[in-house]
This record gives sequence, structure tokens and C-alpha cells, in this order.
Amino acid sequence: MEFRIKKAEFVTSVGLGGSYPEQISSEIAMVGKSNVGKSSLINSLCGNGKLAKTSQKPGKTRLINFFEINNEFYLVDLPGYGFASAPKVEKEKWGELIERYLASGRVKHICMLLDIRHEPTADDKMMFKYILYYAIPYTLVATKADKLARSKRQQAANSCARALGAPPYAVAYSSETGDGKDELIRRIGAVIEVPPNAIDELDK
Ligand SMILES: Nc1nc2c(ncn2[C@@H]2O[C@H](COP(=O)(O)OP(=O)(O)O)[C@@H](O)[C@H]2O)c(=O)[nH]1
Ligand SMILES: [Mg+2]
Repeated sequence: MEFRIKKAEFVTSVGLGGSYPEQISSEIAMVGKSNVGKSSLINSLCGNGKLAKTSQKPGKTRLINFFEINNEFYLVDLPGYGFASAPKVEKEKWGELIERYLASGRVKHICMLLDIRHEPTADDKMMFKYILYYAIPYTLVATKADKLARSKRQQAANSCARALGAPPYAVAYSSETGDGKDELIRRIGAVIEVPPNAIDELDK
């Protein structure tokens, strides 16, 4: 049966030194620079405009926010990076928070968001290196696709991926219009449906 998001609820926010919620079947995390549209993406996927707080002002969220979907898995909204004016100590705290989370082994899949209109930044490239280093499967998502003409979107999304140093494909997504939603939901469904011990079974 086709995968759908039927239920989405906020579980908890976790800061530096805080404890994560009880582990459930899988966990999919959203990463990207501040203001790229992480919270809007979660709201759009869940069909609930008020689930994750969105903001015009970058760098507002300093916590990891967990949302439980279909009583089955978590979508995780990570604090954004790359707010130029942030003090050094703030950036270090961000680094610690993210590294501890990525190293926890909880994350099954990452959606890395890039603004469809912009070249990836040095911070984006560093984030991408973390993802490869921790060998976490990922999907690239080019956000705010509605800002470009429909005919230019897929090509622009793909060049974001290429510029990051990844295989040249990203899902072109708009939280405003819902473009790309069916595709991303399908991909999330495929991630969720892999049994947790499928890899271990291969070793037997
Ligand atoms: N046009 C357009 N604006 C978007 C889209 N996604 C997010 N935004 C806007 O970008 C700003 C930042 O979004 P937010 O989800 O809070 O970004 P976050 O910091 O990555 O969580 C908000 O003003 C959103 O309304 C999109 O797909 N299209
Ligand atoms: Mg946010």
C-alpha cells in the first residue's frame, strides 16, 4: 500500500547535554543552513502548517526537534547553520550538538536541504562531508522551487547537487505549492519500509 503521513505530533526538543527520546523504528533528519526551509518542509510533508516553527529570521532554532510520524518513526528538525553573524561560541555549540547527534547512530536517513537559487556554501560542503563521514544515506532536496520557472527547476536542483560534490540529482521541492511532495513522501516511505535488521541479515 502506498505510504502516507497520517499523523504527526511534536515529541520533544533536545539541547546540548539533553537526552534523546526513546528510539523507535527509524529516524529521518532534516539538515541545512538557517532559513533554507527545514521547518516549512516538515510542515508541508505533514500537511500541518503549525507543527514546526518557521521564521523569517535565520538562526532562531538552537534545539533538535523530534516529531513522531504515524506512531512509527521520527522526523527530526536540526538547528540550521551558516548564520554569518553568530558568535564563535554559538557555532561551536551547534557543532557539538550536531556531531553528537550524527554520531549517535540513530539517524537512518538525512534529507539535506539546499536553496534551489543558490550555490552551496562552504558550510553546506562541510555538512555534506559530515554526512559522508558518518556514512548516513541521504537525499538532497532543493527548496523554494516555486521561486524559479517550472522549466528551470529540475536542472537548477541538479546543479545544486553537482556543486556540492554529490551525484547530480536533488528533489525540487516547494513548501508553498507542494511540488516535489509526492516524490519525497515516496522516498521516505521506501526508507521506512526497510526492516531495521536487513543489513545484519546479509552477514549471516
Ligand atoms: N517561497 C518559498 N518560501 C519558503 C519555502 N520554504 C520556506 N520558505 C520561507 O523561508 C523562510 C524560512 O523557512 P523555515 O522553514 O523557517 O527555514 P529553516 O530555518 O530552515 O527551518 C520562511 O519565511 C518561509 O516561509 C518555499 O518552498 N517557498
Ligand atoms: Mg527551522
